[in-house]
Amino acid sequence: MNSTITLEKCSSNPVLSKTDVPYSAELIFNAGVTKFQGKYVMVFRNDYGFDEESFRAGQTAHQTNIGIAYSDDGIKWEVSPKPCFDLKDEEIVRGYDPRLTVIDGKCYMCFAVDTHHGVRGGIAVTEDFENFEVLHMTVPDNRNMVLFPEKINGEFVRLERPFPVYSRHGNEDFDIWMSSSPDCRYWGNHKLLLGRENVPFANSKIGPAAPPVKTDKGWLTAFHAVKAVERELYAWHANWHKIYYGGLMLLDLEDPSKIIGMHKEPLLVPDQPYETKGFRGEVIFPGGMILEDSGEVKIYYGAADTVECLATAHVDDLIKMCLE
Ligand code: BMA
Repeated sequence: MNSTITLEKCSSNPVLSKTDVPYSAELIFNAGVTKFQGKYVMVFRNDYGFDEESFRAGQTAHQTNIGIAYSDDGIKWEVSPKPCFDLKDEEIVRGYDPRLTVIDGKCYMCFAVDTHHGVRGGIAVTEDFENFEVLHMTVPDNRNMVLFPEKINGEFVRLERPFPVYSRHGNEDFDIWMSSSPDCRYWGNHKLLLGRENVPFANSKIGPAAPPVKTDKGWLTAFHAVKAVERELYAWHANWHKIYYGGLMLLDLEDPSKIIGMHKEPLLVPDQPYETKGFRGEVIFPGGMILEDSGEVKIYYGAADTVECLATAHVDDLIKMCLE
């Protein structure tokens, strides 16, 4: 089945870009999106302090913060006047790629953290998007964490993507793992969920993408999958050879370490101009999925590491794609 038949990219894509942001902003992408207290909420990665011209001229140093936007319909967004999360200290360089999950009325945000001693995965909790309590930070190297939207067998459950560089001989060949926690602070029961070799359209790393969504048939779960190619892709910098696809799988409701089905082709392929050209061309990175009462699923994704986009599909079609 051709995935483009059931999936529609929003005609007003990108739904968020730097021109919507009232402070220093350049690349707006890899957002986490959820519904919280009656509104759509988006937390987005903002890389700033450079532009295409200065970058191409050799000024590669820049900064990152996390901004916040609200919406009544999930399509038109209003960005708040200030970023909501800016993680920096002597050790921490930046927090980025936020993911949102509402559990028992509180909003949890997973994020990646670059430090001077490795990449870490963080989890914070908030009720107002102003005050965040950081509950947990992994050891390096780990990131792309997402939380399931409810406790399973009494425990928080997350997907994650460690980087075993040493044991993979320096190759970018990484997989999706899962773990659980009684309190979202202490994590254990680590288990491999999906090996890269089981994704037909990946020849390099895979990882979690948007947090799983509950359906009657299982946890609908988007992941990202990387395919290294020979041809050089459009990017502000030389030597960019990696295509990022969105992928989709269905996990067992009671035991999410069991994969019930996976769509054998990419769910989202970069083929629109806003996906193929930008800071890094041909990158699609889903970060948020919302299941509406109508059965529509909104899938938010970063495109070309430059803008934030939206695609929609019916939940039954997405489930069918996983089971075929
Ligand atoms: C990954 C992360 C993502 C990014 C992707 C493509 O390693 O840095 O934030 O979207 O690469 O550049």
